[in-house]
Amino acid sequence: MPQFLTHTDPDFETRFTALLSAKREDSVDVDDAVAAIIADVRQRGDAAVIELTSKFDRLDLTPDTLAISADEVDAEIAKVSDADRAALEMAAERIRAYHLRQLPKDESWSDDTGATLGWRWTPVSAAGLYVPGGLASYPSSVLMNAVPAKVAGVGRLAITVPTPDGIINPLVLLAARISGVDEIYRIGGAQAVAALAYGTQTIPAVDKITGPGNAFVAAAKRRVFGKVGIDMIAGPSEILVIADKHNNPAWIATDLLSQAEHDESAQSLLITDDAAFGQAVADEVEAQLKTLERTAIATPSWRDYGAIIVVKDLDQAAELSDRIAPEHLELCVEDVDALAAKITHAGAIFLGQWTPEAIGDYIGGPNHVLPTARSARFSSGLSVMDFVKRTTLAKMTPAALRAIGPNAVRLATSESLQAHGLSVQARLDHLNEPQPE
Ligand code: HSO
Ligand code: ZN
Repeated sequence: MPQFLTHTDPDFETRFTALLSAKREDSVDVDDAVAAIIADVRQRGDAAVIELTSKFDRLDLTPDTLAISADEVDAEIAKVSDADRAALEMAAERIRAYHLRQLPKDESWSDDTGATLGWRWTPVSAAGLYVPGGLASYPSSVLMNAVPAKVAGVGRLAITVPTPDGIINPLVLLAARISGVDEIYRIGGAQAVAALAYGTQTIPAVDKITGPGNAFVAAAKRRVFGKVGIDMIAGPSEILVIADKHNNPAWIATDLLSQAEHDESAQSLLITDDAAFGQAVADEVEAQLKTLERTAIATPSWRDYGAIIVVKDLDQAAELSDRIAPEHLELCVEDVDALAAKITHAGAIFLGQWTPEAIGDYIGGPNHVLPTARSARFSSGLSVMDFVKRTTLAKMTPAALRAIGPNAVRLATSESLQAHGLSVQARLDHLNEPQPE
């Protein structure tokens, strides 16, 4: 059974804090192994990648077969049903439309000295997207990473996806095709991250790596950060539902299970102002776990990390929610907009009983790569902004330099940086020379 906390419990604060700090990630230390793999790929390139793929994925490749050819992609995606294709296309279209609105604008203005100032945005030239293999090989995640990259204008987009024993998920390939991915490599693990970051004889290096992965992939992304940009290190999924008694307990129970089924370490929480409703949801979860296909994953998640929290009112619900800073926040209350206005820290908010979180995972439009482990306090989900960078612009006129230059000289002197000061002073001196008649 999950925890049941009530605001009147004498130990409420202690138990709530414990819930917040529950260590859910298993910290297997793979860092040394990953460092060795990266060094090997840097030194031997393709040969190292091929050897490691044979060892870990039982797949023998050559430099010519590292990439999945366009013909092979065609053959694989021909296996996808029309209905599945149409669903992926609708998702891609909606995600594209949403992310198009995120494109940032260039700025340029003249200030009162006559200086022109501003900035402009340009895309990353090449990005690499890591797609996990096996059970967590989600076509939806391909769309969520690749579409924003393409919307941002990334020139070259490469995917790596491990295919253990050669098994490929045709839907992953179709999602890649729909979103305009340029290259797909059948490699995974730390070796794939290293190949993307440093390049090999056949895999050109990229500038930014995004996408989820296991402990090896996470450790590799941490290690190559600096050589390339990375998105974030995502932890296990989380959902917080705030619901009042005017809800169907069965719906809320399924919403909680929708994230619990991702991972034994996922966390599903319900905050309600009605204890009887909370109990009804708890009973429903137990009942649904009996028939859920992924009960072996969802049961430990719900048992070990799930909780039902009874609060005195929705103001307290909002306060606790901000302390949790959940990845996904579902608000199922009568005045949903009023409650949403009180929330500051959440990766994504789903408003009202007609918006199950799963809509956001697939097809609503917003991104499903979101900050976990309370990092919504200081960071945001994946967006177009992850694939662009800003260059600042400044243009002085003689009058502008006269107006602000002397104080630059003063500041340079105070930092004992003589050449800095002289580079400004030389121009000021020139401007102060008597001009020929
Ligand atoms: N909820 C997951 C994303 C996902 N769900 C992929 C289904 N497929 C992480 O936020
Ligand atoms: Zn999900």
